[in-house]
Amino acid sequence: MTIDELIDAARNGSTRAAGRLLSLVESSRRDEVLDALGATNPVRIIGLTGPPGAGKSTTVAALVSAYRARDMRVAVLAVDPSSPYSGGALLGDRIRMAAHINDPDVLIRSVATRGHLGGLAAAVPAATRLLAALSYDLIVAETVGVGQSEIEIAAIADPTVVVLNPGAGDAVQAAKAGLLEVADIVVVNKADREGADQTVRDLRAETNAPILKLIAAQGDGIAELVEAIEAHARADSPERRKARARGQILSLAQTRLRGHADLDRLAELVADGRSDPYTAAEQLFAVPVEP
Ligand SMILES: Nc1nc2c(ncn2[C@@H]2O[C@H](COP(=O)(O)OP(=O)(O)O)[C@@H](O)[C@H]2O)c(=O)[nH]1
Ligand SMILES: [Mg+2]
Repeated sequence: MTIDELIDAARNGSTRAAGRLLSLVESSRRDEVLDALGATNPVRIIGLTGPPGAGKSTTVAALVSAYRARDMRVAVLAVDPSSPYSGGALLGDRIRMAAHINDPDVLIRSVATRGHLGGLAAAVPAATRLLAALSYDLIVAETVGVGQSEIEIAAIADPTVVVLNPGAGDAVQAAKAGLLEVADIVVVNKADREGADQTVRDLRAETNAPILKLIAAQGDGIAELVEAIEAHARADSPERRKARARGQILSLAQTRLRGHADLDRLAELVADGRSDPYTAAEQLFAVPVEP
């Protein structure tokens, strides 16, 4: 099938065609796909991040149900830091998502963060443009922790939801790890466990973001989470849109600079004392970067 045929098929509801196109925007054929799409409206991205096992995937599955009940088409991007595309890590998530797997209005996709094209920062803007063009109303992106890719997702997601669990000292840990800095909404999931109220109190001391209790496994608190997400979206402003755009541009620019063909050579010159970081930085900008 040609790219145009794939786009037609995906627009007519083929999630397989949509998956093929997502693979293409993660490959060297990205621009061909993007050129075939034409202009698109921006699509909303909800980001979920937090430590492994906090219940992010369970929360994502419950959110997908809630948004499907509102008749919205939802794409889930599970950002897997290690394995390329759908490796074993996604198996559990697939089971959790089982209810949605045969729903033509739900697309579930694992995105690698370490691709030859510069990983997530380079892949996500293209993927979101594609998904917008395919009439998805919402993208839910799940990432782990606060590595570079999480910060990049947080920069373009609106809102970023940080999922934590009850536990003594966890609030302070999350703050130290920088997790609360990226949070627009904080969720204390597994509130069926002891200590949830204390964790909420501890978090209040660390962040001004709204804090919600959740039992994702039972769907308890999902309606409140959806309302908090919608309230955050309603409060969107030109300033916030500009900040997201800035974050996206910086991510892409940094990705390109990190992959610059001259970076290693310049680093050697600086390390040997034959150049200095100021001159080297100027030179890095002076030479056009390969996309
Ligand atoms: N007790 C309890 N367990 C939960 C809850 N939500 C998720 N879990 C369990 O926590 C484990 C990790 O969940 P998962 O969604 O895979 O976490 P992720 O690694 O953050 O995506 C699974 O065994 C879930 O069944 C909850 O609200 N209460
Ligand atoms: Mg998960």
